[in-house]
Amino acid sequence: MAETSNVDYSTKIPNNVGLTDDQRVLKALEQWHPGYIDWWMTMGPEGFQTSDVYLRTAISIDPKGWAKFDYVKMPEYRWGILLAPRQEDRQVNFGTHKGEKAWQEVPGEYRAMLRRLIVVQGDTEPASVEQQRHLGKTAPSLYDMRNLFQVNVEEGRHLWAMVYLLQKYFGKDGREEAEGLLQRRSGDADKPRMLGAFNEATPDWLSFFMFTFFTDRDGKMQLESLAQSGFDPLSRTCRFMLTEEAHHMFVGETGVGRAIEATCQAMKAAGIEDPYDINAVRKLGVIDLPTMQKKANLHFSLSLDLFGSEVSTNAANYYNSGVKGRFQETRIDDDHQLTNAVYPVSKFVNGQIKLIDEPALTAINMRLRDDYVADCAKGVERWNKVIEKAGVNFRLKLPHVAFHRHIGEFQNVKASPDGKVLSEAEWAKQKDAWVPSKADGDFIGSLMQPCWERGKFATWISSPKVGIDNKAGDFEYVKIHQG
Ligand code: BYC
Repeated sequence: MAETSNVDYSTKIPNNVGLTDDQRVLKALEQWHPGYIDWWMTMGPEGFQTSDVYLRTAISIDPKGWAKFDYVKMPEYRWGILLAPRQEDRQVNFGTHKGEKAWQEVPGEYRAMLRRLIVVQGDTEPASVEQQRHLGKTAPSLYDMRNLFQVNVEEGRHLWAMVYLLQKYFGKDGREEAEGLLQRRSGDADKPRMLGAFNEATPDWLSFFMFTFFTDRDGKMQLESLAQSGFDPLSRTCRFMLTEEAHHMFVGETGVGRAIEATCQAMKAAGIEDPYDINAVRKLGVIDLPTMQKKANLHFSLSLDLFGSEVSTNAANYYNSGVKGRFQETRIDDDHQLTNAVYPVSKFVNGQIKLIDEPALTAINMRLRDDYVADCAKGVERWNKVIEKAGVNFRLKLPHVAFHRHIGEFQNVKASPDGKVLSEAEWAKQKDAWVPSKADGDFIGSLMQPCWERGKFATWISSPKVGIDNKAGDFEYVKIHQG
Protein backbone atom coordinates (compact mmCIF):
# COMPACT_ATOMS: atom_id res chain seq x y z
CA MET A 1 0.00 0.00 0.00
CA ALA A 2 1.46 3.38 -0.98
CA GLU A 3 1.30 6.54 1.14
CA THR A 4 -2.28 7.33 2.04
CA SER A 5 -4.32 9.07 4.69
CA ASN A 6 -5.59 5.73 5.98
CA VAL A 7 -3.49 3.41 8.00
CA ASP A 8 -2.42 0.02 6.67
CA TYR A 9 -3.04 -2.58 9.38
CA SER A 10 -2.01 -5.58 7.29
CA THR A 11 1.63 -5.33 8.38
CA LYS A 12 2.78 -6.03 11.93
CA ILE A 13 3.47 -2.30 12.20
CA PRO A 14 0.43 -0.20 11.25
CA ASN A 15 1.55 2.65 9.02
CA ASN A 16 0.65 5.15 6.36
CA VAL A 17 4.13 5.27 4.83
CA GLY A 18 3.81 2.33 2.44
CA LEU A 19 5.90 -0.12 4.47
CA THR A 20 4.69 -3.15 2.46
CA ASP A 21 6.51 -1.66 -0.54
CA ASP A 22 9.60 -0.90 1.50
CA GLN A 23 10.79 -4.31 2.64
CA ARG A 24 14.17 -3.08 3.88
CA VAL A 25 12.65 -0.66 6.39
CA LEU A 26 9.80 -3.04 7.27
CA LYS A 27 12.36 -5.74 8.11
CA ALA A 28 14.51 -3.35 10.12
CA LEU A 29 11.48 -2.25 12.16
CA GLU A 30 10.29 -5.83 12.61
CA GLN A 31 13.73 -6.69 13.94
CA TRP A 32 13.60 -3.75 16.34
CA HIS A 33 10.08 -4.68 17.53
CA PRO A 34 10.97 -7.53 19.99
CA GLY A 35 13.54 -5.31 21.72
CA TYR A 36 10.91 -2.61 22.04
CA ILE A 37 8.39 -5.03 23.57
CA ASP A 38 11.08 -6.25 25.90
CA TRP A 39 11.76 -2.67 26.95
CA TRP A 40 8.01 -2.01 27.37
CA MET A 41 7.57 -5.09 29.58
CA THR A 42 10.55 -4.29 31.79
CA MET A 43 10.50 -0.48 31.80
CA GLY A 44 6.89 0.37 30.89
CA PRO A 45 3.95 0.64 33.31
CA GLU A 46 4.59 -1.58 36.29
CA GLY A 47 1.93 -4.16 37.07
CA PHE A 48 -0.93 -3.50 34.64
CA GLN A 49 0.26 -5.18 31.47
CA THR A 50 -2.61 -7.66 31.48
CA SER A 51 -5.33 -5.10 32.34
CA ASP A 52 -7.83 -3.95 29.73
CA VAL A 53 -7.42 -0.21 29.29
CA TYR A 54 -9.87 2.02 27.45
CA LEU A 55 -7.37 3.58 25.04
CA ARG A 56 -7.49 5.60 21.89
CA THR A 57 -5.49 4.28 18.96
CA ALA A 58 -4.65 6.37 15.92
CA ILE A 59 -6.32 4.83 12.89
CA SER A 60 -6.12 7.64 10.36
CA ILE A 61 -4.47 11.00 9.90
CA ASP A 62 -7.73 12.72 9.04
CA PRO A 63 -8.00 15.46 11.72
CA LYS A 64 -11.77 14.83 12.00
CA GLY A 65 -11.63 11.14 12.86
CA TRP A 66 -8.10 10.03 13.52
CA ALA A 67 -8.62 7.87 16.58
CA LYS A 68 -10.81 5.07 17.87
CA PHE A 69 -11.42 4.12 21.51
CA ASP A 70 -11.55 0.56 22.80
CA TYR A 71 -10.28 -1.77 25.51
CA VAL A 72 -6.72 -2.83 24.79
CA LYS A 73 -4.05 -4.63 26.80
CA MET A 74 -1.09 -2.27 26.63
CA PRO A 75 1.48 -4.70 25.20
CA GLU A 76 -1.03 -5.33 22.37
CA TYR A 77 -1.41 -1.62 21.53
CA ARG A 78 -0.83 -1.12 17.79
CA TRP A 79 2.11 1.26 17.81
CA GLY A 80 2.14 2.64 14.31
CA ILE A 81 4.09 4.93 12.01
CA LEU A 82 1.93 7.87 11.05
CA LEU A 83 2.96 10.93 9.11
CA ALA A 84 0.79 13.97 8.37
CA PRO A 85 -0.14 14.28 4.67
CA ARG A 86 2.50 15.40 2.22
CA GLN A 87 2.08 18.90 0.78
CA GLU A 88 3.29 18.65 -2.80
CA ASP A 89 4.68 22.15 -3.12
CA ARG A 90 6.21 22.47 0.35
CA GLN A 91 9.42 24.49 0.54
CA VAL A 92 12.23 25.10 2.97
CA ASN A 93 10.79 28.14 4.72
CA PHE A 94 13.82 29.63 6.49
CA GLY A 95 17.61 29.77 6.58
CA THR A 96 20.06 29.79 3.69
CA HIS A 97 17.98 27.30 1.65
CA LYS A 98 14.79 29.31 1.96
CA GLY A 99 12.63 28.90 -1.15
CA GLU A 100 14.15 25.57 -2.23
CA LYS A 101 11.91 22.54 -2.50
CA ALA A 102 11.60 20.72 0.85
CA TRP A 103 13.94 17.70 1.04
CA GLN A 104 12.56 14.19 0.79
CA GLU A 105 15.97 12.72 1.57
CA VAL A 106 18.56 13.78 4.14
CA PRO A 107 21.01 16.30 2.65
CA GLY A 108 24.52 14.83 3.14
CA GLU A 109 25.92 17.95 4.78
CA TYR A 110 23.17 17.99 7.43
CA ARG A 111 23.10 14.31 8.18
CA ALA A 112 24.90 14.49 11.53
CA MET A 113 22.82 17.44 12.67
CA LEU A 114 19.51 15.83 11.77
CA ARG A 115 20.49 12.54 13.29
CA ARG A 116 21.41 14.29 16.54
CA LEU A 117 18.08 16.17 16.70
CA ILE A 118 16.05 13.05 15.97
CA VAL A 119 17.95 11.01 18.56
CA VAL A 120 17.53 13.71 21.25
CA GLN A 121 13.82 13.94 20.51
CA GLY A 122 13.49 10.14 20.42
CA ASP A 123 15.34 9.74 23.72
CA THR A 124 12.84 11.82 25.68
CA GLU A 125 9.89 9.59 24.75
CA PRO A 126 10.87 6.30 26.42
CA ALA A 127 12.50 8.31 29.21
CA SER A 128 9.14 9.75 30.27
CA VAL A 129 7.55 6.27 30.28
CA GLU A 130 10.35 5.06 32.53
CA GLN A 131 9.89 8.03 34.86
CA GLN A 132 6.19 7.32 35.20
CA ARG A 133 6.25 3.54 35.36
CA HIS A 134 5.43 3.13 39.04
CA LEU A 135 2.47 5.55 39.12
CA GLY A 136 -0.29 3.11 38.13
CA LYS A 137 -0.38 1.53 41.56
CA THR A 138 -1.19 4.84 43.31
CA ALA A 139 -3.67 6.13 40.71
CA PRO A 140 -6.27 8.43 42.31
CA SER A 141 -9.00 6.99 40.04
CA LEU A 142 -9.52 4.66 37.10
CA TYR A 143 -10.00 7.76 34.93
CA ASP A 144 -6.55 9.07 35.86
CA MET A 145 -4.97 5.65 35.54
CA ARG A 146 -6.31 5.40 31.99
CA ASN A 147 -4.96 8.85 31.15
CA LEU A 148 -1.52 7.89 32.46
CA PHE A 149 -1.48 4.76 30.32
CA GLN A 150 -2.73 6.70 27.29
CA VAL A 151 0.13 9.14 27.66
CA ASN A 152 2.55 6.23 28.08
CA VAL A 153 1.49 4.29 24.97
CA GLU A 154 1.58 7.47 22.90
CA GLU A 155 5.07 8.34 24.13
CA GLY A 156 5.91 4.81 23.02
CA ARG A 157 4.46 5.62 19.60
CA HIS A 158 6.53 8.79 19.46
CA LEU A 159 9.61 6.66 20.01
CA TRP A 160 8.49 4.53 17.05
CA ALA A 161 8.09 7.72 15.00
CA MET A 162 11.72 8.73 15.57
CA VAL A 163 12.97 5.17 15.11
CA TYR A 164 11.23 5.01 11.73
CA LEU A 165 13.12 8.12 10.60
CA LEU A 166 16.41 6.66 11.84
CA GLN A 167 15.83 3.28 10.17
CA LYS A 168 14.56 4.72 6.92
CA TYR A 169 17.01 7.57 6.37
CA PHE A 170 20.17 6.91 8.36
CA GLY A 171 21.28 3.38 7.39
CA LYS A 172 23.65 1.58 9.74
CA ASP A 173 24.10 4.58 12.06
CA GLY A 174 20.33 4.86 12.31
CA ARG A 175 20.04 1.21 13.33
CA GLU A 176 22.65 1.71 16.02
CA GLU A 177 20.93 4.81 17.33
CA ALA A 178 17.59 2.94 17.39
CA GLU A 179 19.23 0.29 19.59
CA GLY A 180 20.72 2.99 21.82
CA LEU A 181 17.26 4.41 22.42
CA LEU A 182 16.31 1.10 24.04
CA GLN A 183 19.51 0.89 26.07
CA ARG A 184 19.64 4.19 27.97
CA ARG A 185 17.60 4.46 31.17
CA SER A 186 16.13 7.45 32.95
CA GLY A 187 18.17 8.28 36.05
CA ASP A 188 20.79 5.57 35.45
CA ALA A 189 24.27 6.75 36.50
CA ASP A 190 26.04 4.77 33.75
CA LYS A 191 23.64 5.14 30.82
CA PRO A 192 21.34 8.06 31.55
CA ARG A 193 18.82 9.62 29.17
CA MET A 194 20.23 12.56 27.23
CA LEU A 195 18.48 15.62 28.71
CA GLY A 196 18.43 16.68 32.36
CA ALA A 197 14.69 16.74 33.10
CA PHE A 198 14.31 13.20 31.78
CA ASN A 199 16.59 11.81 34.47
CA GLU A 200 14.59 13.30 37.34
CA ALA A 201 12.15 11.20 39.35
CA THR A 202 8.39 11.59 38.98
CA PRO A 203 7.66 10.60 42.56
CA ASP A 204 3.92 11.23 42.75
CA TRP A 205 0.82 12.15 40.75
CA LEU A 206 1.15 15.88 41.33
CA SER A 207 4.59 15.65 39.73
CA PHE A 208 3.09 13.67 36.85
CA PHE A 209 0.50 16.40 36.24
CA MET A 210 3.11 19.16 36.53
CA PHE A 211 5.36 17.22 34.17
CA THR A 212 2.65 16.80 31.56
CA PHE A 213 1.77 20.49 31.89
CA PHE A 214 5.32 21.90 31.81
CA THR A 215 7.57 19.30 30.20
CA ASP A 216 5.13 18.01 27.60
CA ARG A 217 4.67 21.68 26.70
CA ASP A 218 8.40 21.87 25.97
CA GLY A 219 7.68 18.83 23.80
CA LYS A 220 5.03 20.82 21.99
CA MET A 221 7.41 23.76 21.38
CA GLN A 222 10.26 21.53 20.19
CA LEU A 223 7.95 19.49 17.95
CA GLU A 224 6.47 22.70 16.52
CA SER A 225 10.02 23.85 15.68
CA LEU A 226 10.95 20.51 14.14
CA ALA A 227 7.64 20.51 12.23
CA GLN A 228 9.06 23.56 10.39
CA SER A 229 12.01 21.49 9.17
CA GLY A 230 13.05 21.53 5.54
CA PHE A 231 13.51 17.76 5.91
CA ASP A 232 9.94 16.91 5.00
CA PRO A 233 9.59 13.45 6.63
CA LEU A 234 10.63 14.96 9.98
CA SER A 235 8.16 17.80 9.55
CA ARG A 236 5.30 15.44 8.71
CA THR A 237 6.13 13.10 11.59
CA CYS A 238 6.17 15.93 14.13
CA ARG A 239 2.93 17.39 12.82
CA PHE A 240 1.12 14.17 13.57
CA MET A 241 2.78 13.78 16.97
CA LEU A 242 1.44 17.21 17.93
CA THR A 243 -2.12 15.89 17.54
CA GLU A 244 -1.46 13.41 20.35
CA GLU A 245 0.59 15.82 22.45
CA ALA A 246 -2.43 18.08 22.99
CA HIS A 247 -4.10 15.40 25.14
CA HIS A 248 -0.98 15.05 27.29
CA MET A 249 -1.03 18.75 28.15
CA PHE A 250 -4.77 18.48 28.80
CA VAL A 251 -4.05 15.71 31.32
CA GLY A 252 -1.52 17.95 33.07
CA GLU A 253 -3.56 21.11 33.08
CA THR A 254 -6.79 19.49 34.23
CA GLY A 255 -4.95 17.24 36.69
CA VAL A 256 -3.40 20.18 38.52
CA GLY A 257 -6.67 22.13 38.11
CA ARG A 258 -8.64 19.32 39.77
CA ALA A 259 -6.13 19.08 42.63
CA ILE A 260 -6.50 22.85 43.15
CA GLU A 261 -10.27 22.52 43.07
CA ALA A 262 -10.29 19.75 45.70
CA THR A 263 -8.05 21.82 47.96
CA CYS A 264 -10.15 24.98 47.64
CA GLN A 265 -13.41 23.09 48.22
CA ALA A 266 -12.02 21.34 51.30
CA MET A 267 -10.74 24.67 52.69
CA LYS A 268 -14.12 26.30 52.17
CA ALA A 269 -15.99 23.41 53.74
CA ALA A 270 -13.70 23.51 56.78
CA GLY A 271 -13.85 27.30 57.00
CA ILE A 272 -10.10 27.75 56.46
CA GLU A 273 -9.43 31.21 55.02
CA ASP A 274 -5.64 31.29 55.15
CA PRO A 275 -4.06 29.26 52.32
CA TYR A 276 -0.74 29.42 54.22
CA ASP A 277 -2.18 27.54 57.20
CA ILE A 278 -0.49 24.50 55.76
CA ASN A 279 -0.97 22.12 58.68
CA ALA A 280 -4.70 22.78 58.85
CA VAL A 281 -5.10 22.34 55.09
CA ARG A 282 -3.07 19.14 55.02
CA LYS A 283 -5.20 17.64 57.79
CA LEU A 284 -8.08 17.72 55.29
CA GLY A 285 -6.28 15.23 53.06
CA VAL A 286 -5.59 17.71 50.27
CA ILE A 287 -2.44 19.39 48.98
CA ASP A 288 -1.98 22.97 50.19
CA LEU A 289 -1.59 25.61 47.49
CA PRO A 290 1.90 26.80 48.58
CA THR A 291 3.18 23.24 48.04
CA MET A 292 1.60 23.21 44.59
CA GLN A 293 3.49 26.45 43.89
CA LYS A 294 6.74 24.73 44.90
CA LYS A 295 6.04 21.82 42.56
CA ALA A 296 5.29 24.27 39.74
CA ASN A 297 8.57 26.12 40.50
CA LEU A 298 10.48 22.86 40.23
CA HIS A 299 8.93 21.55 37.04
CA PHE A 300 8.97 24.91 35.28
CA SER A 301 12.67 25.44 36.01
CA LEU A 302 13.59 21.88 34.94
CA SER A 303 11.64 22.38 31.73
CA LEU A 304 13.34 25.71 30.98
CA ASP A 305 16.64 23.81 30.99
CA LEU A 306 15.35 21.79 28.03
CA PHE A 307 15.67 24.81 25.75
CA GLY A 308 19.50 24.67 25.90
CA SER A 309 21.65 27.78 26.22
CA GLU A 310 20.07 31.16 25.56
CA VAL A 311 22.85 31.92 23.10
CA SER A 312 23.63 28.84 21.05
CA THR A 313 25.63 28.35 17.89
CA ASN A 314 24.05 24.89 17.60
CA ALA A 315 20.64 26.53 17.36
CA ALA A 316 21.95 29.07 14.81
CA ASN A 317 23.34 26.24 12.69
CA TYR A 318 20.07 24.30 12.86
CA TYR A 319 18.23 27.40 11.71
CA ASN A 320 20.65 28.47 8.98
CA SER A 321 20.61 24.95 7.58
CA GLY A 322 16.82 24.83 7.49
CA VAL A 323 16.54 21.80 9.77
CA LYS A 324 14.86 23.37 12.85
CA GLY A 325 12.82 26.57 12.74
CA ARG A 326 11.09 28.88 15.18
CA PHE A 327 7.66 28.42 16.73
CA GLN A 328 5.09 29.17 13.99
CA GLU A 329 7.90 30.16 11.63
CA THR A 330 5.72 30.74 8.59
CA ARG A 331 3.46 33.13 10.51
CA ILE A 332 6.33 35.41 11.57
CA ASP A 333 6.68 38.57 9.51
CA ASP A 334 10.42 38.89 8.79
CA ASP A 335 13.05 37.72 6.28
CA HIS A 336 13.24 34.17 7.81
CA GLN A 337 17.00 34.38 7.50
CA LEU A 338 17.67 36.76 10.38
CA THR A 339 20.61 38.31 8.58
CA ASN A 340 20.72 41.53 10.58
CA ALA A 341 18.10 40.94 13.25
CA VAL A 342 18.71 41.10 16.99
CA TYR A 343 16.75 39.58 19.87
CA PRO A 344 16.81 40.54 23.58
CA VAL A 345 18.35 37.81 25.72
CA SER A 346 18.30 37.72 29.53
CA LYS A 347 21.88 37.41 30.71
CA PHE A 348 23.87 37.60 33.89
CA VAL A 349 26.15 40.64 33.62
CA ASN A 350 28.23 42.13 36.46
CA GLY A 351 26.13 40.39 39.08
CA GLN A 352 22.84 41.53 37.58
CA ILE A 353 20.16 39.98 35.37
CA LYS A 354 19.78 42.12 32.25
CA LEU A 355 18.24 42.00 28.79
CA ILE A 356 20.97 42.30 26.16
CA ASP A 357 20.45 42.37 22.38
CA GLU A 358 22.13 39.42 20.68
CA PRO A 359 22.11 38.36 17.01
CA ALA A 360 18.65 36.78 16.54
CA LEU A 361 20.25 33.77 14.89
CA THR A 362 22.14 32.69 17.98
CA ALA A 363 19.18 33.62 20.20
CA ILE A 364 16.81 31.05 18.65
CA ASN A 365 16.64 28.95 21.84
CA MET A 366 15.84 32.05 23.87
CA ARG A 367 13.06 33.06 21.55
CA LEU A 368 11.49 29.62 21.69
CA ARG A 369 11.79 29.67 25.46
CA ASP A 370 10.03 33.06 25.56
CA ASP A 371 7.19 31.62 23.47
CA TYR A 372 7.06 28.69 25.88
CA VAL A 373 6.93 30.91 28.97
CA ALA A 374 4.03 32.88 27.46
CA ASP A 375 2.16 29.64 26.76
CA CYS A 376 2.77 28.38 30.33
CA ALA A 377 1.60 31.70 31.77
CA LYS A 378 -1.79 31.32 30.06
CA GLY A 379 -2.25 27.89 31.63
CA VAL A 380 -1.30 29.20 35.08
CA GLU A 381 -3.93 31.92 34.68
CA ARG A 382 -6.52 29.21 33.99
CA TRP A 383 -5.50 27.57 37.29
CA ASN A 384 -5.84 30.93 39.03
CA LYS A 385 -9.40 31.18 37.72
CA VAL A 386 -10.21 27.94 39.60
CA ILE A 387 -8.80 29.43 42.82
CA GLU A 388 -10.56 32.74 42.24
CA LYS A 389 -13.88 31.05 41.56
CA ALA A 390 -13.63 29.20 44.87
CA GLY A 391 -13.01 32.52 46.60
CA VAL A 392 -9.59 31.60 47.99
CA ASN A 393 -7.09 34.41 48.28
CA PHE A 394 -4.06 32.90 46.54
CA ARG A 395 -2.40 33.16 43.15
CA LEU A 396 0.01 30.77 41.50
CA LYS A 397 2.78 32.32 39.43
CA LEU A 398 5.68 31.29 37.28
CA PRO A 399 9.06 31.85 38.91
CA HIS A 400 11.69 34.04 37.25
CA VAL A 401 13.67 32.35 34.45
CA ALA A 402 16.87 32.66 36.51
CA PHE A 403 15.39 30.60 39.34
CA HIS A 404 16.83 27.11 39.97
CA ARG A 405 18.57 26.67 36.62
CA HIS A 406 21.15 24.09 35.57
CA ILE A 407 21.72 24.93 31.90
CA GLY A 408 22.66 28.22 30.23
CA GLU A 409 23.27 31.77 31.52
CA PHE A 410 21.95 31.21 35.01
CA GLN A 411 23.40 27.81 35.79
CA ASN A 412 25.86 29.29 38.28
CA VAL A 413 23.50 31.90 39.69
CA LYS A 414 21.31 31.52 42.73
CA ALA A 415 18.11 33.50 42.35
CA SER A 416 14.80 33.70 44.20
CA PRO A 417 11.49 32.99 42.41
CA ASP A 418 11.05 36.74 41.91
CA GLY A 419 14.48 37.05 40.30
CA LYS A 420 16.58 38.48 43.13
CA VAL A 421 20.20 37.32 42.97
CA LEU A 422 21.21 35.55 46.20
CA SER A 423 24.34 34.31 47.92
CA GLU A 424 24.80 30.55 48.32
CA ALA A 425 23.99 30.92 52.03
CA GLU A 426 20.76 32.85 51.40
CA TRP A 427 19.73 30.25 48.84
CA ALA A 428 20.45 27.34 51.18
CA LYS A 429 18.40 29.02 53.91
CA GLN A 430 15.31 29.57 51.78
CA LYS A 431 15.42 26.78 49.24
CA ASP A 432 12.88 24.62 51.08
CA ALA A 433 10.34 27.42 50.81
CA TRP A 434 10.69 27.43 47.02
CA VAL A 435 11.16 23.86 45.84
CA PRO A 436 9.52 20.80 47.44
CA SER A 437 11.37 19.67 50.57
CA LYS A 438 11.67 16.09 51.73
CA ALA A 439 8.82 16.73 54.19
CA ASP A 440 6.60 18.04 51.35
CA GLY A 441 7.42 14.94 49.34
CA ASP A 442 6.61 12.70 52.30
CA PHE A 443 3.28 14.43 52.83
CA ILE A 444 2.27 14.17 49.17
CA GLY A 445 3.48 10.58 49.20
CA SER A 446 1.15 9.85 52.13
CA LEU A 447 -1.82 10.93 50.01
CA MET A 448 -0.89 8.65 47.13
CA GLN A 449 -3.27 5.84 48.04
CA PRO A 450 -4.90 3.94 45.20
CA CYS A 451 -8.55 4.73 44.52
CA TRP A 452 -9.71 2.20 41.96
CA GLU A 453 -13.42 1.98 42.59
CA ARG A 454 -15.50 2.95 39.56
CA GLY A 455 -16.50 6.61 39.66
CA LYS A 456 -14.50 7.31 42.86
CA PHE A 457 -11.66 9.79 43.28
CA ALA A 458 -8.97 10.21 45.95
CA THR A 459 -9.66 13.02 48.43
CA TRP A 460 -6.93 15.26 47.02
CA ILE A 461 -8.37 15.51 43.50
CA SER A 462 -11.84 16.39 42.21
CA SER A 463 -13.67 14.52 39.46
CA PRO A 464 -13.32 15.71 35.84
CA LYS A 465 -16.06 17.74 34.18
CA VAL A 466 -16.51 15.23 31.36
CA GLY A 467 -15.36 11.69 30.81
CA ILE A 468 -12.96 10.47 28.14
CA ASP A 469 -14.88 9.77 24.92
CA ASN A 470 -17.89 11.26 26.75
CA LYS A 471 -18.20 8.26 29.03
CA ALA A 472 -20.33 8.47 32.18
CA GLY A 473 -18.74 9.20 35.56
CA ASP A 474 -18.67 5.59 36.73
CA PHE A 475 -17.23 4.16 33.52
CA GLU A 476 -14.68 1.42 34.08
CA TYR A 477 -11.71 2.97 32.28
CA VAL A 478 -9.37 0.19 33.37
CA LYS A 479 -10.41 -3.39 34.03
CA ILE A 480 -7.67 -4.25 36.42
CA HIS A 481 -5.82 -7.55 36.24
CA GLN A 482 -2.51 -7.03 37.95
CA GLY A 483 0.31 -8.95 36.32
N1 BYC B 1 20.30 18.52 29.44
O1 BYC B 1 23.90 24.73 22.21
P1 BYC B 1 23.19 24.26 23.44
C1 BYC B 1 9.45 16.02 24.62
C2 BYC B 1 23.60 20.05 25.79
S1 BYC B 1 10.49 17.23 25.20
C3 BYC B 1 21.48 17.98 29.06
O2 BYC B 1 22.96 25.20 24.50
P2 BYC B 1 21.18 23.32 21.75
C4 BYC B 1 8.71 15.23 25.63
C5 BYC B 1 23.42 20.05 24.28
O3 BYC B 1 22.94 18.79 23.82
C6 BYC B 1 11.29 17.88 23.76
N2 BYC B 1 22.26 18.49 28.08
O4 BYC B 1 21.84 23.60 23.13
C7 BYC B 1 8.16 15.84 26.74
C8 BYC B 1 24.80 20.40 23.79
O5 BYC B 1 25.60 19.25 23.81
P3 BYC B 1 26.67 19.00 22.63
C9 BYC B 1 12.51 17.11 23.30
C10 BYC B 1 21.83 19.60 27.45
O6 BYC B 1 21.81 22.14 21.11
C11 BYC B 1 7.51 15.07 27.69
C12 BYC B 1 25.32 21.35 24.86
O7 BYC B 1 24.54 21.09 26.02
N3 BYC B 1 12.96 17.55 22.02
O8 BYC B 1 9.33 15.83 23.48
O9 BYC B 1 21.05 24.58 21.02
C13 BYC B 1 7.37 13.70 27.50
C14 BYC B 1 25.19 22.80 24.45
O10 BYC B 1 23.88 22.96 24.00
C15 BYC B 1 20.61 20.21 27.77
C16 BYC B 1 14.03 18.32 21.81
O11 BYC B 1 14.71 18.70 22.73
C17 BYC B 1 19.82 19.63 28.81
N4 BYC B 1 18.66 20.16 29.19
O12 BYC B 1 19.72 22.95 22.28
C18 BYC B 1 7.91 13.11 26.39
C19 BYC B 1 14.30 18.72 20.39
N5 BYC B 1 20.47 21.29 26.98
O13 BYC B 1 25.89 19.03 21.35
C20 BYC B 1 8.56 13.86 25.44
C21 BYC B 1 15.63 18.32 19.86
C22 BYC B 1 21.54 21.35 26.20
O14 BYC B 1 27.65 20.11 22.77
N6 BYC B 1 16.74 18.91 20.58
N7 BYC B 1 22.35 20.34 26.46
O15 BYC B 1 27.20 17.62 22.98
C23 BYC B 1 17.19 20.19 20.40
O16 BYC B 1 16.60 20.94 19.66
C24 BYC B 1 18.41 20.65 21.13
O17 BYC B 1 19.32 19.61 21.19
C25 BYC B 1 18.15 21.21 22.54
C26 BYC B 1 19.46 21.84 23.05
C27 BYC B 1 17.04 22.23 22.50
C28 BYC B 1 17.79 20.10 23.52
